[in-house]
Amino acid sequence: MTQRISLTRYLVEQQRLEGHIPPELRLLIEVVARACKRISQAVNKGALGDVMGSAESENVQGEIQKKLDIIANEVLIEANEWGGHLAAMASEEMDSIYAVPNRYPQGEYLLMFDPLDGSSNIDVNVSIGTIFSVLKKPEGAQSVEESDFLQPGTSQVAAGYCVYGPQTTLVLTVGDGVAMFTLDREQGSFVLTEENVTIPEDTQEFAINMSNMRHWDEPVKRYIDECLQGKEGPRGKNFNMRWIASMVADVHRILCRGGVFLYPWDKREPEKAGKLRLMYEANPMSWLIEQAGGASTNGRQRILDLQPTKLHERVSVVLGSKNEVERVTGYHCGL
Ligand code: AHM
Ligand code: MG
Repeated sequence: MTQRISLTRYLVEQQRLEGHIPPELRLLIEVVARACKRISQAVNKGALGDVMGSAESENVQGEIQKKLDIIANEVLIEANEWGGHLAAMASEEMDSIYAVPNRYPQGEYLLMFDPLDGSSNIDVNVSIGTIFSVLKKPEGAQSVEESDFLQPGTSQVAAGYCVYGPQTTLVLTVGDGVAMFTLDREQGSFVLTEENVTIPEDTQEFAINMSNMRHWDEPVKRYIDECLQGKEGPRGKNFNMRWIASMVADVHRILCRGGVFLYPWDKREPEKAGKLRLMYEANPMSWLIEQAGGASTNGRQRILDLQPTKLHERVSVVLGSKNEVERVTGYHCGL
């Protein structure tokens, strides 16, 4: 029988054999994974668990919150606040940072999350997920401030997501490639099911919300138009399209079989750089994609190099198979 490697064992080996992560970070990731198991249970109950529908409240970005958005946010906070590994947390669903209360020991890490990404899919039983990113608190500071979180994506020490789909899968990087763990519901543990995930450099599949086409900028229009011309057009090959409207599910597909994902700036809200959030969505996903051999830009620059200026900053996103991301980026840069 092939030996099953649990998330716990994988992390212990990362700590012990590879020396990639200190014990506090290992424990922190385990706690996040435990919270994801609880969220997975709540998601699974659906209409049987009184978790469906709107909570009739708005988050800081003016978006209507679903009951499950709030439940997932609370689960992540409760699970993580007392362990002693964190100084503070920040969430897409909270206006400002959540410092660990004084009654608990303070750690040196900062945790950011989108508790339930793909909210519009909750009530229609389509894959959704939790995205997370871990930073180290800058050294020397006694208290913790919002400015401590404003570090570029290159400073992340761990990042990942958990997708709640036909299977619950946790996908993780600590800077040593990308590993996938499938939740074994009978054992209650995440089991390693894929290591050294690699995204093919070329693809014939793109993901974009086509209903926004009339609002796009020229370089995005040009790229998609060339894909749509297929074999007869300048690309000389046919393209397929997928759009799940859950970034976690779209990114998961790209990690599994390649593809390119675009959520570009558009003219609907020209003052915003994009729809997706830099700290909770774009940075962790960009690191995972790069760790799997793909690329990620905002159309012009590498996302991981961007210096955030505020917690809920938005960004334009182009990520996935390297050659396609380079092409889209080239079109923006006039190449
Ligand atoms: P959310 O965090 O409020 O769920 O919003 C982010 C989601 C992404 O998962 C997805 O890629 C995108 O919004 C879909 O947007 P749209 O409905 O405009 O296609
Ligand atoms: Mg989201």
